[in-house]
Amino acid sequence: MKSAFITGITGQDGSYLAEFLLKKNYTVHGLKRRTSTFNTKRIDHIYQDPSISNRNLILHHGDLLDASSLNNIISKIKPDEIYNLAAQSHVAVSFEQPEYTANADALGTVRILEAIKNFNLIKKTKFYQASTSEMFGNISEKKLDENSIFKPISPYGVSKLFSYWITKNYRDSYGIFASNGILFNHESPRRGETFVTQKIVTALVKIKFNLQSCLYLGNLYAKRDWGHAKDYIVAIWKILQHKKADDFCIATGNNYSIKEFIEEVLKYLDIKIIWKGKGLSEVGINKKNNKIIIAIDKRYMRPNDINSLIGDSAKAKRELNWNPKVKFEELICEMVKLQIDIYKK
Ligand code: NAP
Ligand code: F7E
Repeated sequence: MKSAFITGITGQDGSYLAEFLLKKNYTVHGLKRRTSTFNTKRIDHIYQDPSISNRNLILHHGDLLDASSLNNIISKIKPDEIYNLAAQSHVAVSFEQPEYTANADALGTVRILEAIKNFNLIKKTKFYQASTSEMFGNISEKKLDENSIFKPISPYGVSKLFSYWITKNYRDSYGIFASNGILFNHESPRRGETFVTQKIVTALVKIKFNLQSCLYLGNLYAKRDWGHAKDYIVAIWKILQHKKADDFCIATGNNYSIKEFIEEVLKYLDIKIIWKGKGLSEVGINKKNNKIIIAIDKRYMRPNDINSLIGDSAKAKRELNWNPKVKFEELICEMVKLQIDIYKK
């Protein structure tokens, strides 16, 4: 039976990966931060009480900023696989907390790699690093792949780029099986409420049920390559099962603007709007009652934003036999349906 250690198990991807690995008969260890209120909502359905003998999901308190907790956990459990999914993952927040972001998203990775090296786990433990399309920055409109150059434009992207390189460095210098998945945006009903897709879905469903009057957003014209998190964690797992450590881009190959995402959600909710105005004055007006239901708030504009991201995952298709299954419209339908269920209740 294999064992895995997931940092970020309480997050969107960590929760799906934990479910997936448990189904594959792994013993799953997860890193959980101590918080004053519960942060385990996404994994409560798979939680196993410590009193259960032979449990195969075990949570450990710790933090990416705290090397001693990481060292204690890794040296004790000696996992076959480590998935480093924990991060301060919000790009806008990284402009407000650049130092914290660098500590967690850059140095956190070295702390784990050092533990693998120093506890003689080089031959035993494979390491996955959650790299990101945000590392590319605004380089071009064409499809990005493993050979594209990196020019990150946010503290988040810069910190993640450090982790990307240090992962390759420990692979080349010490022979650790250490791989990067360069994942483009992926969403799900478990997406955090402050990322744009979930923010749009939640607000428009509330507007439909007269529980909110207006949705305030930033840049409506950025384009993202949105996939489904459930598809992407299969790729994450396959990357560590590959015959050699390597780096892979994981994307759908299609991208849409924030405005197009909104329009798809509105279609599903049967709300018709007309767009009026430009820049900070642009609004979406509900045709039925003439009320403004979408407006721009400059607080949600970032100091710098990537205009367009679109990925090419041909290498993952070829070498890992990985393909995204869920289409853009199906992803939105799943996210909207869940919110409707919540608010109907
Ligand atoms: P998420 O939902 O924001 O989850 C982040 C996880 O990291 C949470 O479990 C969080 O714990 C934990 N965490 C944050 N700071 C920590 C710290 N200092 N120490 C320990 N744990 C900490 O992110 P996600 O969408 O699942 O993404 C997973 C990973 O992939 C992240 O590294 C992200 O940067 C990267 N990524 C995401 C995407 C995407 O589109 N989703 C694309 C490319 C790369 P709490 O629950 O306590 O907050
Ligand atoms: O923004 C624009 C915003 O925060 C998407 C993370 O998982 O994917 C994610 O980062 C776009 C940006 O995701 C609002 O300016 C407009 O252009 O949903 P987001 P992100 O920044 O692409 C990458 C790959 C990761 O690695 C990250 O961890 O939407 N936008 N108005 C807005 N974004 C937010 N959050 N809120 C708005 O009101």
